[in-house]
Amino acid sequence: MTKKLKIGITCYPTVGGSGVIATELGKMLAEKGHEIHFISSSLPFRLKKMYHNIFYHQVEVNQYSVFQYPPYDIALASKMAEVIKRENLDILHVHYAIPHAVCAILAKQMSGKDIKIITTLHGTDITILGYDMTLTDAIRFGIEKSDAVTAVSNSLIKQTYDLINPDKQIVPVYNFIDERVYRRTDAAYLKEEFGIPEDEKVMIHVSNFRPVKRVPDVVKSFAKIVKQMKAKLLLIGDGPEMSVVSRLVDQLKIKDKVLFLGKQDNLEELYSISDLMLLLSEKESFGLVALEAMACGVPCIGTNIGGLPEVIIDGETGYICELGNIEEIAQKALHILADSTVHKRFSQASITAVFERFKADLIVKQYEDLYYETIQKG
Ligand code: GMT
Repeated sequence: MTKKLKIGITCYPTVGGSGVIATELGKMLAEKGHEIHFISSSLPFRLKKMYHNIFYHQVEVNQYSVFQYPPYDIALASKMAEVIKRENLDILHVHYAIPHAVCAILAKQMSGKDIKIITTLHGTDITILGYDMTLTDAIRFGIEKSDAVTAVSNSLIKQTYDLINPDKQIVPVYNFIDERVYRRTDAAYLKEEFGIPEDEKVMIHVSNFRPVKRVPDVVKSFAKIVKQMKAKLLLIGDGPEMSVVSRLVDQLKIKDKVLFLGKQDNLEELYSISDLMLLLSEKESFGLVALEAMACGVPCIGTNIGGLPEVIIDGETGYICELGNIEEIAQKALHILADSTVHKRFSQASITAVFERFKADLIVKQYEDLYYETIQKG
């Protein structure tokens, strides 16, 4: 029998795709018998159930008056080193090259142990920080000194080589979803409670409302669509662009057709009353929310950006449109929504694609195999 591993996981535990993936991965690995140690500044938000083999080690960052900034990186590296030694970890899997990979390398040196460091790149660490010349060397160092590096799409791998040019192999490991959670459920009651008539189409957008998500494009596209058919738009999430978005909704006079639901849990229920997702970002290394929606039978329209064309099969599980081309987006949305046979075909294809390419056990096995290979290499 293969030896079960002791795995440390570090991520930013707050709401966000990388935190979700890191936490879900920890849960899945624990279900497969591995011992998981989360090392982070707060309890990962998706870690709601009790597992006998998941442990949480909190990184405490103290504010001393002599320091201009709280020393998060040093506190994290110290905590990592402490846990590596005390728990005798085999693997430290960190999410984000900086600061987490760099902290892991420091922690390995501090511990004096031959622990293997696996780093996963999620996007923001490359597509935004990669342009900051003051950080390029640190990102390259984090990548090159890791024992193995993964990225969530081929597009992100290409961008990493273009921007950072590390001398390191980076392997693609896609995002995944827990299909026991993300599946279409009967949530008709919810549509009724929101006061959405049965014959109205529901469109959904989920994000952190940062400028890169281009939420105004979602609203503008919806304004065109709603001129042709009865529909509602569910906006889920919150963030810096919220005031711009709500002003635009007022200007376009579609306030009665847009539901601002803020941050939400149990998204599978909201996806289950939705007919189409719009994810029109200008940077998106994968697009986890598109996957979640697709698993619930919701086709997705995305932009020709980052990893989205690797997630959405153009013309099959949704459409890939040019960034900012509102006319094209609205036309493609109407094509999917106007005919129930067409919609059903897209919806079914979305579920099939998720099950064939992004199922949890498929992807978790890729990480697991990588851990064993890396340990074997010595
Ligand atoms: O989408 C965000 O802004 C959050 C960000 C994060 O770092 O948590 O998400 C990134 O990682 C996700 C998980 O791998 C990907 O699905 C998202 O596409 C990616 N976001 C961006 O590239 C903007």
